[in-house]
Formats: sequence, structure tokens, C-alpha cells
Amino acid sequence: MTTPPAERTPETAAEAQGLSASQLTRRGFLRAAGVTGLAGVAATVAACQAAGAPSWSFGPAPSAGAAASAAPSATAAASAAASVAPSAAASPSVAPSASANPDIPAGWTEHDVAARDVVRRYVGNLATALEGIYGPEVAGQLGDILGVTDNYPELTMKPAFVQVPQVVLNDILDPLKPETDGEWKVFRITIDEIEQAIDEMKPTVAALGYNKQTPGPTIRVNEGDKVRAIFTNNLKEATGVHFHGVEFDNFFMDGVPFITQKPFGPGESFTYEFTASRPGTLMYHSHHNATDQVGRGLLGGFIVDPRKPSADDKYDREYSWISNDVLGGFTINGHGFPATVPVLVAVGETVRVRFMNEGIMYHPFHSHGYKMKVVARDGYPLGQNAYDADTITVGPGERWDVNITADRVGVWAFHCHILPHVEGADGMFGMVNTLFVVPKSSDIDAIVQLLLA
Ligand SMILES: [Cu+2]
Repeated sequence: MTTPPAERTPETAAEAQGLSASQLTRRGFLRAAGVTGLAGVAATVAACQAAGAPSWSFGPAPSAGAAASAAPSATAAASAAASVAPSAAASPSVAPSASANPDIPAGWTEHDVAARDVVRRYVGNLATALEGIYGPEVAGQLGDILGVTDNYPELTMKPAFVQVPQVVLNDILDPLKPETDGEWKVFRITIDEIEQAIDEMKPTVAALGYNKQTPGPTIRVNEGDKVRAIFTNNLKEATGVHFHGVEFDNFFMDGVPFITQKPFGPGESFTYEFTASRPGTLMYHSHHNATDQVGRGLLGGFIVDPRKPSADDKYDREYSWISNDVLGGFTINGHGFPATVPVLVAVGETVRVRFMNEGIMYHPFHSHGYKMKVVARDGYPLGQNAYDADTITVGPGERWDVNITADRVGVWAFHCHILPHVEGADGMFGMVNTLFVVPKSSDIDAIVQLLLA
């Protein structure tokens, strides 16, 4: 990888990583071709190979995810999976000797360099803060793994996930606050066409959002609250909004066009009113032209806090993990690695992770180093039937709540275990995240300060 001249700071992550315009264009082309479906993927791979790219056995993430999304039937998804499945020969078909590039360390391939560089982007300037958090020994080892002595440009840049809007951060920094009207909590939400940056280095994709973001802002109330959600449709097409998991008294509030309502069109608003009668991790999403509308981003979390929290409802931090596998490939909260926000927790704390699957595929999310105590399914508490797991498969429409109680520091991978959803020719992508366990809670404050600075 090229290192920019020392006298100037790279203006973009792409530039910093030494990616040329042609390389970026190739990625853009891969994405554009991928969304046209399987034929597009095949053509893409062929074109890619013809262009002299490494002969990897499957294309980068956006192709795979978008391909499956373009043909969501089980058969098509299966064939998409098959078409992207790494063959036994997938590994190091890029021979170390294939390149004379002096920037490739001995024994490495271009893949290894790309795989390292994507993690450099993920960690960004947090790498320089690790010593103050983990101490010199651990930080030294982490720094050695990343190669910080190379003084690479990302060391002075914010992590990739700070460079794009994030529902996780927005929920913390600017939570959606209701107005009150008597006993009602009133939420006003617009439905808009947006451009979504899956990753700041990739071309944005045409998306749909609630309040101009995807996932939409988390709607949060208490058990028993009366909820009035007023949606204004700024799209060029009609829509309907379903609160997924609510046990409605009035079924006409269920949000399914032509079953419980007429869709509401461009410029129109629709008001949903209901009582949040059951607590838990719920969702809201389009229920009209939904393969397209939800796929392109009309989705969000709806959290109803219990009036009487159980022991499992006591946690120090929480993290909404909303997965999608249509728009822009495999994403967590609208972004693919390295633009995914890490789960942060300090030793002695418990973090609640709320998995919500708004996509069309199953994803077995696997936590390294820590068991997850599975405490609720679809918002319904498991109580005495809570159980431990290190991999939990979250199907479309499902929500699983887990608690992770931290007792050891570490930087732990946390990812979907369908490998083509997470790793490809350019290293890790898509549904990859990490669990950062830091020694003390003030370390998390320090990290957040650094990120926001
Ligand atoms: Cu997956």
C-alpha cells in the first residue's frame, strides 16, 4: 500500500489507503453490477478477472448480498450462496510470489495486506489510545499486530464507523424524544429517499430511511404507554408501517396495506395509535412493497422497557444490532465492517445486545471469548429458561436479547458465522463486529470522547 507524502494529510480514507481512483471505480462497478442479480455477479467476477484482479473464487461482499437480495426466493438464495461459496481452492489462490510489490511483506499476499488494512481502518486513531486503556504490554502487542510502527495514515484518522452516520451513536447522542399529548407519547417520523454510506469508502447507495436514516431512530417507550406515531410519506410511492411484535387491541393499527389499511401515498401522513402493552425488543418497518422498501432501509428498532424489570433486565450498557442483507450487502445497523460500531463494555459490567433481523436470511452471530446469556426471544423473556450460547441464529423477523457479562479484557471478534457474509478477497467485510472489553468504565468514556473530539 502506498503511503502518502509526509507533508500532507490524506483527505479521504480511500486516499489514505492508497486506493487509486480506478480501484475505487472497480469497487463501484462491482456494486453496480451486483445489484442486477446473479447474472450480474457472474459478469462482474468475469470482468474482474479479465481486468487482472486476483482470481478469488467469489466476489466481494456487495455482490453476494445484493445478488441474494435481488432474488430472494429460497432457491435463488441457495444458488447465490453456492455461487459465492469459497471452494477448497479459495485460500491462497493468490500466490505469495504473484506480486513483486515491495509493500507486500515476505510470505504475505495482496489479500493479507488488504485484510490488515481494513482492520487499520476499523481501529483508526483508537490504536494510539490503546496504551492508556490496556497498558503498554497489551497495547504493544495490539500495535504490533496492526503494524503501528509503519506509521500508516489511519493512525491519525477516526475509525471508519465514526465517518458515517450511525444509529447506535445517534440513539445515544440524539435519541428520538416524543412530544406528549395528554397520555399519549407522540412520535413524528418522515419517510424519505436517502443516500446511505455503507462504508465511507464505498459509493453511497440509493436507500430509504425513517427521519432520513437507516435504521430509523429507535422508538423507545415504557410498557403500558400509549403510542401515537405519525408517519409522513416523502417518497414517490405509497407505504404502510407495521410495528412488529405489538399485540394491538385495534387490529386496524397493524399497518398492513390492503389487509388493515389502505397504503398512504406521496405527501400523505398516517397515524398509528396503540398501547405498548408488552415489553421487549420489537421493531417497526414498512409492510408495503416490503421486499424492496424494507430491503432498502425502512426499518428500525422499537424498544418497550418493562415496568417491572427482571434480574435479566439489569444491565450497564446496551447495543441494538439490527441486521439487513439486502441494501448494500451484509450490514449491521446499516453498515458493513469496518464501519460497524464496536460493542463496548468494561470488566464487571453487563452489556445487553438486542439482535434484530430485518433481512431475508438467517445469520448465526458468534461471540468470541464470551458466552451470551440468551434472555429473551422476540421480546418475550425466557426467565428461568434463559440459556448460554456463543452462537445464536437470528432469523428474519426475529429478535433475540442476550446479556454479556465481562470479566476479562480483550478485543474480541463478534460476527455472523456464515463465512461468505463476513470475509472475502479484500479481508473482512459485512457482518463483522467486535466486543471491546476494557478494564474500567471510565475507559469507555475516554473512547467516546476521543471519537467525538
Ligand atoms: Cu450472516
